[in-house]
Amino acid sequence: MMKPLLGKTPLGKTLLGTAGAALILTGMAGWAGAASAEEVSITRDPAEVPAPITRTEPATIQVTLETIERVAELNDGSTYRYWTFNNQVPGPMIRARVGDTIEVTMTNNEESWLQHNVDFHAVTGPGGGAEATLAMPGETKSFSFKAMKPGLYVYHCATPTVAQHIANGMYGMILVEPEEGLPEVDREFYVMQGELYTVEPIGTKGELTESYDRLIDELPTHYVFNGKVGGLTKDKPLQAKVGETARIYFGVSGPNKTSSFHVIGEIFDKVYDMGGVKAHTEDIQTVTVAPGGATITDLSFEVPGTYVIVDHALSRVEKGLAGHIKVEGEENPEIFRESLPQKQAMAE
Ligand SMILES: [Cu+2]
Repeated sequence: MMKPLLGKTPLGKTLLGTAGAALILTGMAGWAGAASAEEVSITRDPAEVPAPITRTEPATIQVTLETIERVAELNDGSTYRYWTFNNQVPGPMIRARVGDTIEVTMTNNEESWLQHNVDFHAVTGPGGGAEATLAMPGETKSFSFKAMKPGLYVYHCATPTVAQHIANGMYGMILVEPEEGLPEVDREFYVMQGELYTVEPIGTKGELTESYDRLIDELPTHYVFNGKVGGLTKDKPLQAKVGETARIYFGVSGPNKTSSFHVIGEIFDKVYDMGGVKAHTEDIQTVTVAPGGATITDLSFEVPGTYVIVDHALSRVEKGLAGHIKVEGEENPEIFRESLPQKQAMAE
């Protein structure tokens, strides 16, 4: 029941068919290239957030995306053939201002096995750009759109089977700032939650095989922040200092599961619910974020330590879903202390 499943599905046939073609076209040079790319972590650094926009007039901005398929580490001892925007998961965070014109150029890498495209939820227009950008391996497509509404929006590949392209890593976010921008914070982070569906259970060693059946039945084997198990705990945790304010741009690619976004040991000072920036609520513990949805959460750090980012549907921790915020600085015993002095004295 391992590899044969791939061959049985229509998807499997496509994969194997185009794989053969890719081999013929690219020869061994293509595979050597893929091997060196493998060394780059699939996890996009959560600190990789473009700087806030300071201009006061609309502009035309260029967004360049490349769809790249590659094998990378999914978990300790296991790898997976990801499909990405710009080589990592999520794809790059894009930052624009309401009223801007955004020119999107998308190249499907010539070593890809499949067609890809991109659908921006920030677009007003057919398919969010999906039809306009549908590209065969080696092709480049482009379109432009005007950012009509401020907010934090998901983008994703919308090539059938769409859920499969999303699960395999093809998603990211664009922030469309309001005219006046967002209130200043000390640090900004970019985090996305997704699920993967493999034939083999989590913990299996070696290169894992995607399961089309599990995908369609919505039975993920892995849940990930920024692409891989441990991506935001061991590899690239969020870093902050006591006394700082921080903002997390948080999105859910899914393709299927809603997140109950929560940071253990913290309370969100502000939540721009559902990614809309015109209003916010305050002092929130857990935020519901739909697949294809987002939220902006502000928090501040008063006590040093490691804070764990979770989906409070906590069974998902056992399937790989956790991130760390490492906060350094002076202890603040008035707000939190591990043991009371009198108890310590009694114990001695
Ligand atoms: Cu795709």
